[in-house]
Amino acid sequence: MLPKKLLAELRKKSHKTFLVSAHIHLEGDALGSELAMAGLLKALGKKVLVFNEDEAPNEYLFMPGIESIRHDLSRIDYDAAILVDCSDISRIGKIQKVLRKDKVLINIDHHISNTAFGDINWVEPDASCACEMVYSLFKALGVGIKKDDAICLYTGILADTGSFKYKTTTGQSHLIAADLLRQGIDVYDINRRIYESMSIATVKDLGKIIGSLEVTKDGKVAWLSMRNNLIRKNPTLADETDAIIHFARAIAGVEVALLFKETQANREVRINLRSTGTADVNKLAHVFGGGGHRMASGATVRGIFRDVVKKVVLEAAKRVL
Ligand SMILES: [Mn+2]
Repeated sequence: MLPKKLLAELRKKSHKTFLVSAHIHLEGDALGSELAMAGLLKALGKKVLVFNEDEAPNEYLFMPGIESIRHDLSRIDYDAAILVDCSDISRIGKIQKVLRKDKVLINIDHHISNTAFGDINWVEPDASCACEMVYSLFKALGVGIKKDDAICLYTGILADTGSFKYKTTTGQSHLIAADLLRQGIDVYDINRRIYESMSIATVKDLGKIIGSLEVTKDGKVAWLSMRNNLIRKNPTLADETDAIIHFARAIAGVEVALLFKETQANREVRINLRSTGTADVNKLAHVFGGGGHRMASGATVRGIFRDVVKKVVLEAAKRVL
């Protein structure tokens, strides 16, 4: 339920400047919800500063407002901060340095693993994406959705529902999308930009990663490996999580699909976890200090690549018996 306190906080006259941020490893829902949030606040007459630790992946550069995102860590004055799509405050990475303890912190999120870190917390684990929640805020505050806001919100819904395919997709997701289409957005153009603008090198590298496929004897856990030598040559690969992990989850009989990314030479492995139905990959990610949703989660583990893969696959296999 949308807390009334939150609406009052957003309307407050004394809140002139808002800081808005979302999680590191930017993707469609993080960007969509923070940029739409900025649009909403501006419509309410507020000044908005959007901060992210990371640069946005190339395929999202078409999103309206993305050029205004700041990445510096200088001390700034603001009245209230809003974090969207973050299960924990640590998810904004270095932007934590820009946050001020004496200012109100608002947490708007849909991760079941959310730690309620804000002064005001609005967490809806049943929402398909943070963008759905920001959409409800527009409606609750009676603010009209402009075409630019609609592009951002639609992008977030696409990202987190796997283009309306995942279990998270609800009638509500479709109703919201229908309403956003009324603003004249070009859904084909958005799809082309996000999913069909890969470089030749990336597609060839995808082939190598798909070639790394391994599966447990019972066929229930499938995993793919993206080694550091590939990422170093082509850093955009690390952003192609969904396109890659799709091939592991698409195998008949697979219950848990994993993608291991050796993101740093200093032996750090980023893991993306996906369930095809019964397995709870939020709990699985938790074992390794990560989290997210029941069907999709992530974790970052320090250790030697092979060891990390072995440990995580073993734990996953135990959970699909
Ligand atoms: Mn999300």
